[in-house]
Amino acid sequence: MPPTPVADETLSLRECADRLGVHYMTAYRYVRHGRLVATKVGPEWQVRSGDLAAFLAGPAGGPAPWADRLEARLLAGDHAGAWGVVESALSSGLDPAAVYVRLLAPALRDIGEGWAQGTISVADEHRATAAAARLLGRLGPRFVHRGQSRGRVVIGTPPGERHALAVGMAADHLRGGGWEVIELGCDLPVADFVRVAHEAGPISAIAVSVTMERALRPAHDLIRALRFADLGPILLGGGAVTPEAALRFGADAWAQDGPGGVVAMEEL
Ligand code: B12
Repeated sequence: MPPTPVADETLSLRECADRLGVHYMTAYRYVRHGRLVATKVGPEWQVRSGDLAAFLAGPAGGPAPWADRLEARLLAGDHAGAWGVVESALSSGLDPAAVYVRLLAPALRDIGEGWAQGTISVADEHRATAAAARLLGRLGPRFVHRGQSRGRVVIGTPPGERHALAVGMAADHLRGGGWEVIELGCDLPVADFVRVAHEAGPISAIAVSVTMERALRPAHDLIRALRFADLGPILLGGGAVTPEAALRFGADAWAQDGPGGVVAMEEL
């Protein structure tokens, strides 16, 4: 539990963030969204300790949401703390897939937003990404599916796409759904992607992950080459993919997130 504030204290927003165990930007968002009462004094936001207590006690307050707590630990580069948040979420009943969807993905998206808006530096983003990669290393083996394999899926990205965490998360979701996954990471030349898919033997699908818009055109080229090699159905997914793009590129199925990919694979 965060320490109970002393009556009549005036806190800076940074002190509030520390007490809540969240990043400064998260506390700022609470203020902007009207959840935490604060007053602007010159360039600084000030919070009365009573208002912080009300925030903590009120329906909109309570302990900071899991994703915010995780984001704070990732931004601090606190690997042990980040795992602690994940462990608490797991022990409260969330499964690893829910941890990806409800904690890690929103935290990473918010971090990306912070980087794009200039509120955090590229070093902050890299530090957080490194901590997130450690979480995937620990959570990945927990995506287990008992029983027979439903088939084999090869997953990777087009050349130029370096968002490997997204591929790893999508691969884990598919493993959890019962598929054996050959994970090619990111940024692989088209010819190598096609060769590995060819050598993989009978496959249920080839999954192509695209996180940034500028990788959509290379994804189209990759899909053309995979089609030409006639290796199996193609599932396109990732943050930058739209149903229109999937249709235009001639993919057989489309999904924007990992659980959606599992559903799409079941339908393929
Ligand atoms: C971490 C990160 C990086 C890291 C990646 C490190 C790594 N090892 O992965 C690094 C530093 C390398 C990086 C670089 C860049 N990045 Co970056 N990055 C991010 C960040 C913060 C998180 C990415 C991530 O892991 N997301 C994982 C989850 C949360 O998101 P997701 O992509 O939706 O994935 C889920 C689903 O989509 C699904 N999924 C993914 N693939 C597939 C595939 C299939 C088949 C299926 C079914 C599902 C599926 O599974 C995931 C889990 O559910 C994002 C922010 C964001 N919004 O994601 C920016 C972001 C993706 N990056 C962005 C940009 C612009 C860049 C750079 C161009 C920056 C630059 N100027 O250099 C470079 C490009 C590098 C390159 N050539 O690829 C932009 C892209 C904007 C756009 N829409 O095009 C984002 C959105 C940031 C932003 N808000 O502007 N980045």
